[in-house]
Amino acid sequence: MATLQALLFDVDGTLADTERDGHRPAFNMAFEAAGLDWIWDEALYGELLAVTGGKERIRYYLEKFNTHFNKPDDYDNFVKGLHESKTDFYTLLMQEGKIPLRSGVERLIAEARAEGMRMAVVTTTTPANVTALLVNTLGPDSESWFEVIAAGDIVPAKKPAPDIYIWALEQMNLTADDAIAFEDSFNGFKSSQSADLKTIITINEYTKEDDFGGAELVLNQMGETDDAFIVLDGDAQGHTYLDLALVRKIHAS
Ligand code: XBP
Ligand code: MG
Repeated sequence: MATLQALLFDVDGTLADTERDGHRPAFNMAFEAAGLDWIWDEALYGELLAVTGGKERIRYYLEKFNTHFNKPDDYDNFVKGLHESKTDFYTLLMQEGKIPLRSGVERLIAEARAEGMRMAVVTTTTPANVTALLVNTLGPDSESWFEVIAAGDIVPAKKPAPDIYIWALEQMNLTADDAIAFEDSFNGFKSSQSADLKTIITINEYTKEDDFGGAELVLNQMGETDDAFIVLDGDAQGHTYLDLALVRKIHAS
């Protein structure tokens, strides 16, 4: 196995719990602003997460859960406009700083930076959303810590397709053996796994029942010295939180 050279981070659900308290309310605000009476509650949103990508999710909702809605003639632009409005609301919510990074994320990123480990963001969310989260949690220059920000419509086939991981690896001139992925969901894991990447999973409320068979390690969180992780699958080799030493061991195993 090659030496570990890069950490590839998913964003939504992995770096922060953005889905329930960020994306979901932002969709609802956009619907209200457009005069639509659609409300995506927490349970419905859990079902809608089967589809990645906000524009794709709106279409899925209308195809499967709100089939009586009369689609306007210019349906593509209608969806695009609604989604742009949702992005505006989402970035405003991030500016309010109410969504913290998950346990251990900031520490692991700081450790990786200190050791000169290369890092990238690999996500289906819109680039503006990545900026908003990073700037409002890790600070104004934090985007520059990530060599590549692979996001949104950069590749047409979003997760679970491997395309976004393959694109990021190509940009970094790395092969899958050189890197490791961090994911939180079935669709994200399918994407990284199909790109032949070893993957560490940190589950959340929406993804705790997902099938992560084949992942290297499944944890409830990355954790801290005083906030240990729970190992749900795999061998944490005596560690109690996810640091770079454990990431390297997992990559080499
Ligand atoms: C994230 C997504 C995104 C967000 C919404 O998945 O599926 O669609 O929910 O973002 P992952 P946009 O964590 O696997 O990258 O509305 O900007 O698409
Ligand atoms: Mg995710």
